[in-house]
Amino acid sequence: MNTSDELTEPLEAAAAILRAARSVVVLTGAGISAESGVATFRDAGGLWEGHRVTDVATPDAFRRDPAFVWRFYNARRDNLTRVSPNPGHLALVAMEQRWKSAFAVVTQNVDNLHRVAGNERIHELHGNLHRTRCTGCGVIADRGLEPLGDAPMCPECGHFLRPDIVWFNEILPQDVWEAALFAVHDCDCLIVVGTSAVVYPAAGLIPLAKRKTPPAKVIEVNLDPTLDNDLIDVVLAGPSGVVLPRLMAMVDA
Ligand code: BV8
Ligand code: ZN
Repeated sequence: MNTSDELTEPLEAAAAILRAARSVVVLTGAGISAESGVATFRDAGGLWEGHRVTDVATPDAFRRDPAFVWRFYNARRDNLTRVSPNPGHLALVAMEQRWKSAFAVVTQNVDNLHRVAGNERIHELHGNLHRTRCTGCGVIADRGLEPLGDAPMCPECGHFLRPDIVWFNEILPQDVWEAALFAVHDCDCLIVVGTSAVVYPAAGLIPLAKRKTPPAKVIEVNLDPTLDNDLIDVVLAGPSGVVLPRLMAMVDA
Protein backbone atom coordinates (compact mmCIF):
# COMPACT_ATOMS: atom_id res chain seq x y z
CA MET A 1 0.00 0.00 0.00
CA ASN A 2 1.63 3.20 -1.11
CA THR A 3 1.30 5.54 1.84
CA SER A 4 1.86 9.09 0.65
CA ASP A 5 4.28 10.97 2.86
CA GLU A 6 6.46 14.09 2.69
CA LEU A 7 8.64 12.37 0.10
CA THR A 8 5.82 11.63 -2.34
CA GLU A 9 5.73 15.04 -4.00
CA PRO A 10 9.49 15.48 -4.55
CA LEU A 11 9.70 11.82 -5.65
CA GLU A 12 7.03 12.48 -8.28
CA ALA A 13 8.97 15.53 -9.50
CA ALA A 14 12.21 13.53 -9.64
CA ALA A 15 10.49 10.62 -11.43
CA ALA A 16 9.12 13.02 -14.06
CA ILE A 17 12.66 14.38 -14.64
CA LEU A 18 14.01 10.84 -15.04
CA ARG A 19 11.23 9.77 -17.44
CA ALA A 20 12.23 12.67 -19.70
CA ALA A 21 15.99 12.09 -19.30
CA ARG A 22 17.95 10.79 -22.31
CA SER A 23 21.13 10.21 -20.27
CA VAL A 24 21.65 9.91 -16.52
CA VAL A 25 24.76 10.15 -14.32
CA VAL A 26 24.76 9.29 -10.62
CA LEU A 27 27.52 10.83 -8.46
CA THR A 28 27.86 8.81 -5.25
CA GLY A 29 29.63 9.35 -1.95
CA ALA A 30 30.01 7.38 1.26
CA GLY A 31 26.35 7.90 2.21
CA ILE A 32 25.13 5.34 -0.34
CA SER A 33 27.15 2.64 1.45
CA ALA A 34 26.22 3.69 5.01
CA GLU A 35 23.23 1.30 5.16
CA SER A 36 25.57 -1.53 4.11
CA GLY A 37 27.63 -0.92 7.25
CA VAL A 38 30.48 1.05 5.67
CA ALA A 39 31.55 4.05 7.75
CA THR A 40 31.20 7.47 6.16
CA PHE A 41 33.88 10.11 6.68
CA ARG A 42 32.28 13.21 8.11
CA ASP A 43 29.18 11.92 9.90
CA ALA A 44 29.25 11.41 13.66
CA GLY A 45 31.42 8.34 14.29
CA GLY A 46 32.84 8.69 10.80
CA LEU A 47 36.33 7.73 9.71
CA TRP A 48 37.73 11.22 10.16
CA GLU A 49 36.60 11.18 13.79
CA GLY A 50 38.98 8.36 14.69
CA HIS A 51 41.87 9.38 12.45
CA ARG A 52 43.61 12.56 11.27
CA VAL A 53 43.48 12.75 7.49
CA THR A 54 47.11 13.89 7.54
CA ASP A 55 48.08 10.67 9.36
CA VAL A 56 46.39 8.21 7.01
CA ALA A 57 45.27 9.75 3.70
CA THR A 58 48.19 11.74 2.30
CA PRO A 59 51.42 10.71 0.51
CA ASP A 60 53.43 12.20 3.41
CA ALA A 61 51.57 10.01 5.90
CA PHE A 62 52.53 6.95 3.87
CA ARG A 63 56.16 8.03 3.54
CA ARG A 64 56.27 8.70 7.30
CA ASP A 65 54.66 5.47 8.50
CA PRO A 66 53.48 3.06 5.79
CA ALA A 67 52.58 0.37 8.34
CA PHE A 68 50.25 2.78 10.19
CA VAL A 69 48.55 3.73 6.93
CA TRP A 70 48.25 0.06 5.91
CA ARG A 71 46.62 -0.74 9.27
CA PHE A 72 44.00 1.97 8.56
CA TYR A 73 43.27 0.62 5.07
CA ASN A 74 43.43 -3.05 6.09
CA ALA A 75 40.79 -2.40 8.77
CA ARG A 76 38.47 -0.94 6.10
CA ARG A 77 39.25 -3.80 3.68
CA ASP A 78 38.51 -6.31 6.45
CA ASN A 79 35.17 -4.59 7.15
CA LEU A 80 34.28 -4.98 3.46
CA THR A 81 34.44 -8.80 3.86
CA ARG A 82 31.31 -8.50 6.02
CA VAL A 83 29.24 -6.03 3.98
CA SER A 84 27.12 -6.27 0.83
CA PRO A 85 25.34 -3.82 -1.47
CA ASN A 86 22.09 -2.35 -0.15
CA PRO A 87 18.83 -1.58 -2.06
CA GLY A 88 20.25 1.85 -2.95
CA HIS A 89 23.11 0.22 -4.88
CA LEU A 90 20.66 -2.19 -6.52
CA ALA A 91 18.44 0.70 -7.68
CA LEU A 92 21.44 2.05 -9.63
CA VAL A 93 21.80 -1.35 -11.33
CA ALA A 94 18.14 -1.08 -12.39
CA MET A 95 18.93 2.42 -13.72
CA GLU A 96 21.81 1.06 -15.81
CA GLN A 97 19.52 -1.67 -17.17
CA ARG A 98 17.01 1.03 -18.19
CA TRP A 99 19.37 3.68 -19.67
CA LYS A 100 22.08 1.22 -20.77
CA SER A 101 25.07 3.05 -22.33
CA ALA A 102 23.43 6.42 -21.55
CA PHE A 103 24.02 5.74 -17.84
CA ALA A 104 27.13 5.97 -15.65
CA VAL A 105 28.01 5.86 -11.98
CA VAL A 106 30.72 8.35 -10.98
CA THR A 107 31.77 7.35 -7.48
CA GLN A 108 34.03 8.84 -4.83
CA ASN A 109 33.72 5.57 -2.92
CA VAL A 110 36.53 3.04 -2.77
CA ASP A 111 34.43 0.15 -1.39
CA ASN A 112 33.77 -1.63 -4.73
CA LEU A 113 30.08 -2.04 -3.81
CA HIS A 114 28.76 -0.63 -7.11
CA ARG A 115 30.69 -3.37 -8.94
CA VAL A 116 29.55 -6.08 -6.52
CA ALA A 117 25.94 -4.84 -6.97
CA GLY A 118 26.23 -5.33 -10.74
CA ASN A 119 26.85 -1.89 -12.28
CA GLU A 120 29.32 -1.95 -15.18
CA ARG A 121 29.88 1.64 -16.28
CA ILE A 122 31.57 2.91 -13.11
CA HIS A 123 34.12 5.74 -12.89
CA GLU A 124 36.06 5.34 -9.61
CA LEU A 125 37.46 8.83 -8.98
CA HIS A 126 39.34 7.97 -5.79
CA GLY A 127 40.50 4.40 -6.47
CA ASN A 128 39.46 1.11 -4.94
CA LEU A 129 40.34 -0.75 -1.72
CA HIS A 130 40.65 -4.01 -3.67
CA ARG A 131 43.65 -2.71 -5.62
CA THR A 132 47.31 -2.15 -4.69
CA ARG A 133 49.79 -0.01 -6.61
CA CYS A 134 53.57 -0.48 -6.47
CA THR A 135 55.58 2.57 -5.35
CA GLY A 136 58.46 1.27 -7.48
CA CYS A 137 57.26 -0.11 -10.80
CA GLY A 138 53.70 1.26 -10.59
CA VAL A 139 52.04 -2.09 -11.31
CA ILE A 140 48.39 -2.09 -10.21
CA ALA A 141 46.96 -5.39 -8.93
CA ASP A 142 43.47 -6.44 -7.91
CA ARG A 143 44.06 -8.25 -4.60
CA GLY A 144 40.39 -8.60 -3.65
CA LEU A 145 40.04 -8.43 0.12
CA GLU A 146 42.82 -10.89 0.99
CA PRO A 147 44.80 -9.86 4.10
CA LEU A 148 47.92 -7.94 2.96
CA GLY A 149 49.71 -7.28 6.25
CA ASP A 150 51.14 -3.87 7.05
CA ALA A 151 54.16 -3.94 4.74
CA PRO A 152 53.20 -5.72 1.49
CA MET A 153 55.98 -5.76 -1.09
CA CYS A 154 55.77 -5.90 -4.87
CA PRO A 155 56.39 -9.43 -6.21
CA GLU A 156 57.78 -7.86 -9.41
CA CYS A 157 60.32 -5.39 -8.06
CA GLY A 158 60.42 -5.70 -4.25
CA HIS A 159 59.31 -2.10 -3.52
CA PHE A 160 56.53 -1.18 -1.05
CA LEU A 161 52.96 -1.61 -2.28
CA ARG A 162 50.45 1.17 -1.46
CA PRO A 163 46.65 1.12 -1.61
CA ASP A 164 45.45 2.16 -5.09
CA ILE A 165 43.61 5.09 -3.50
CA VAL A 166 43.80 8.80 -4.40
CA TRP A 167 45.05 10.58 -1.25
CA PHE A 168 44.65 14.27 -0.53
CA ASN A 169 46.90 16.45 -2.67
CA GLU A 170 47.21 13.67 -5.24
CA ILE A 171 45.81 14.00 -8.73
CA LEU A 172 42.94 11.79 -9.79
CA PRO A 173 43.59 9.15 -12.47
CA GLN A 174 43.37 11.30 -15.60
CA ASP A 175 41.53 8.74 -17.78
CA VAL A 176 38.86 8.22 -15.09
CA TRP A 177 38.51 11.96 -14.47
CA GLU A 178 38.11 12.69 -18.18
CA ALA A 179 35.51 9.92 -18.55
CA ALA A 180 33.58 11.39 -15.60
CA LEU A 181 33.76 14.91 -17.08
CA PHE A 182 32.52 13.60 -20.42
CA ALA A 183 29.64 11.68 -18.81
CA VAL A 184 28.50 14.72 -16.80
CA HIS A 185 28.86 17.04 -19.84
CA ASP A 186 26.66 14.67 -21.81
CA CYS A 187 23.98 14.00 -19.19
CA ASP A 188 20.65 15.73 -18.86
CA CYS A 189 20.09 14.45 -15.33
CA LEU A 190 22.66 14.22 -12.50
CA ILE A 191 21.61 12.43 -9.32
CA VAL A 192 23.90 13.27 -6.35
CA VAL A 193 23.66 10.56 -3.69
CA GLY A 194 25.15 10.49 -0.19
CA THR A 195 27.95 13.03 -0.48
CA SER A 196 28.85 16.08 1.58
CA ALA A 197 30.31 17.48 -1.67
CA VAL A 198 33.31 19.10 0.07
CA VAL A 199 36.06 17.21 -1.77
CA TYR A 200 37.30 18.59 -5.08
CA PRO A 201 37.51 18.11 -7.98
CA ALA A 202 34.68 15.53 -7.53
CA ALA A 203 32.31 18.07 -5.98
CA GLY A 204 32.94 20.39 -8.94
CA LEU A 205 30.94 18.01 -11.14
CA ILE A 206 27.73 19.33 -9.54
CA PRO A 207 28.03 23.01 -10.58
CA LEU A 208 29.42 21.77 -13.92
CA ALA A 209 26.18 19.85 -14.56
CA LYS A 210 24.18 22.98 -13.78
CA ARG A 211 26.32 25.47 -15.71
CA LYS A 212 26.85 23.54 -18.93
CA THR A 213 24.55 24.17 -21.90
CA PRO A 214 21.98 22.82 -21.89
CA PRO A 215 22.03 22.53 -18.07
CA ALA A 216 21.24 19.16 -16.55
CA LYS A 217 18.51 18.68 -13.98
CA VAL A 218 20.14 17.89 -10.61
CA ILE A 219 18.49 15.69 -7.97
CA GLU A 220 20.04 15.36 -4.49
CA VAL A 221 19.45 12.22 -2.40
CA ASN A 222 20.82 12.70 1.11
CA LEU A 223 19.88 11.83 4.68
CA ASP A 224 20.74 15.41 5.61
CA PRO A 225 20.68 17.51 2.41
CA THR A 226 23.19 20.35 2.44
CA LEU A 227 23.79 21.40 -1.18
CA ASP A 228 22.83 24.98 -1.99
CA ASN A 229 19.51 24.98 -3.72
CA ASP A 230 20.34 27.08 -6.77
CA LEU A 231 22.22 24.00 -8.00
CA ILE A 232 19.57 21.46 -7.04
CA ASP A 233 16.24 21.01 -8.79
CA VAL A 234 14.77 18.36 -6.48
CA VAL A 235 15.85 17.37 -2.95
CA LEU A 236 14.97 13.86 -1.75
CA ALA A 237 15.70 13.86 1.99
CA GLY A 238 16.06 10.34 3.37
CA PRO A 239 18.23 7.23 3.42
CA SER A 240 19.31 6.35 -0.13
CA GLY A 241 18.52 2.65 0.49
CA VAL A 242 14.86 3.67 0.84
CA VAL A 243 14.66 6.69 -1.50
CA LEU A 244 16.36 5.25 -4.61
CA PRO A 245 14.18 2.10 -4.85
CA ARG A 246 11.06 4.25 -4.38
CA LEU A 247 12.29 6.62 -7.09
CA MET A 248 12.91 3.79 -9.57
CA ALA A 249 9.51 2.23 -8.77
CA MET A 250 7.85 5.57 -9.62
CA VAL A 251 9.79 6.05 -12.87
CA ASP A 252 8.31 2.86 -14.34
CA ALA A 253 4.92 3.07 -12.60
C1 BV8 B 1 43.80 17.35 -5.59
C2 BV8 B 1 40.55 8.66 -0.44
C3 BV8 B 1 45.55 18.63 -6.44
C4 BV8 B 1 40.90 8.45 0.95
C5 BV8 B 1 39.61 10.80 -0.66
C6 BV8 B 1 40.76 23.98 -0.01
C7 BV8 B 1 39.54 24.19 -0.65
C8 BV8 B 1 39.09 23.34 -1.64
C9 BV8 B 1 39.85 22.23 -2.04
C10 BV8 B 1 41.05 21.99 -1.39
C11 BV8 B 1 41.50 22.86 -0.39
N1 BV8 B 1 42.68 22.38 0.05
C12 BV8 B 1 43.02 21.25 -0.64
C13 BV8 B 1 42.02 21.01 -1.54
C14 BV8 B 1 41.96 19.88 -2.51
C15 BV8 B 1 41.44 18.63 -1.80
C16 BV8 B 1 40.09 18.89 -1.20
O1 BV8 B 1 39.08 18.92 -1.91
N2 BV8 B 1 40.06 19.07 0.13
C17 BV8 B 1 38.79 19.41 0.78
C18 BV8 B 1 38.49 18.36 1.85
C19 BV8 B 1 38.95 20.80 1.39
N3 BV8 B 1 41.33 17.63 -2.85
C20 BV8 B 1 42.38 16.85 -3.12
O2 BV8 B 1 43.41 16.86 -2.48
C21 BV8 B 1 42.25 15.98 -4.36
N4 BV8 B 1 43.43 16.15 -5.16
O3 BV8 B 1 43.13 18.34 -5.46
O4 BV8 B 1 45.02 17.33 -6.17
C22 BV8 B 1 46.66 18.42 -7.37
C23 BV8 B 1 46.55 18.95 -8.67
C24 BV8 B 1 47.61 18.78 -9.53
C25 BV8 B 1 48.75 18.08 -9.11
C26 BV8 B 1 48.82 17.53 -7.83
C27 BV8 B 1 47.77 17.70 -6.95
C28 BV8 B 1 42.14 14.53 -3.98
C29 BV8 B 1 40.82 14.28 -3.31
C30 BV8 B 1 40.68 12.80 -3.01
C31 BV8 B 1 40.98 12.58 -1.56
N5 BV8 B 1 40.71 11.19 -1.23
N6 BV8 B 1 39.44 9.52 -0.39
C32 BV8 B 1 40.09 7.30 1.44
O5 BV8 B 1 38.94 7.10 0.97
O6 BV8 B 1 40.63 6.65 2.34
S1 BV8 B 1 38.34 11.87 -0.36
C33 BV8 B 1 37.22 11.19 0.72
O7 BV8 B 1 36.14 12.17 0.83
C34 BV8 B 1 36.52 9.94 0.20
O8 BV8 B 1 36.95 9.54 -1.06
C35 BV8 B 1 35.06 10.34 0.11
O9 BV8 B 1 34.42 9.73 -0.93
C36 BV8 B 1 35.20 11.79 -0.15
C37 BV8 B 1 33.99 12.61 0.00
O10 BV8 B 1 33.35 12.26 1.20
P1 BV8 B 1 31.82 11.76 1.05
O11 BV8 B 1 31.80 10.55 0.17
O12 BV8 B 1 30.97 12.89 0.67
O13 BV8 B 1 31.50 11.26 2.52
P2 BV8 B 1 31.12 12.18 3.77
O14 BV8 B 1 31.27 11.34 4.99
O15 BV8 B 1 31.86 13.49 3.67
O16 BV8 B 1 29.57 12.52 3.55
C38 BV8 B 1 28.62 11.47 3.65
C39 BV8 B 1 27.31 12.07 3.16
O17 BV8 B 1 26.32 11.04 3.11
C40 BV8 B 1 26.75 13.15 4.09
O18 BV8 B 1 26.24 14.20 3.29
C41 BV8 B 1 25.60 12.43 4.82
O19 BV8 B 1 24.54 13.32 5.13
C42 BV8 B 1 25.15 11.44 3.78
N7 BV8 B 1 24.54 10.21 4.28
C43 BV8 B 1 24.89 9.49 5.39
N8 BV8 B 1 24.11 8.39 5.46
C44 BV8 B 1 23.28 8.40 4.38
C45 BV8 B 1 23.55 9.57 3.63
N9 BV8 B 1 22.88 9.87 2.50
C46 BV8 B 1 21.93 9.02 2.09
N10 BV8 B 1 21.61 7.87 2.76
C47 BV8 B 1 22.27 7.54 3.90
N11 BV8 B 1 21.93 6.41 4.55
ZN1 ZN C 1 56.92 -3.11 -8.28
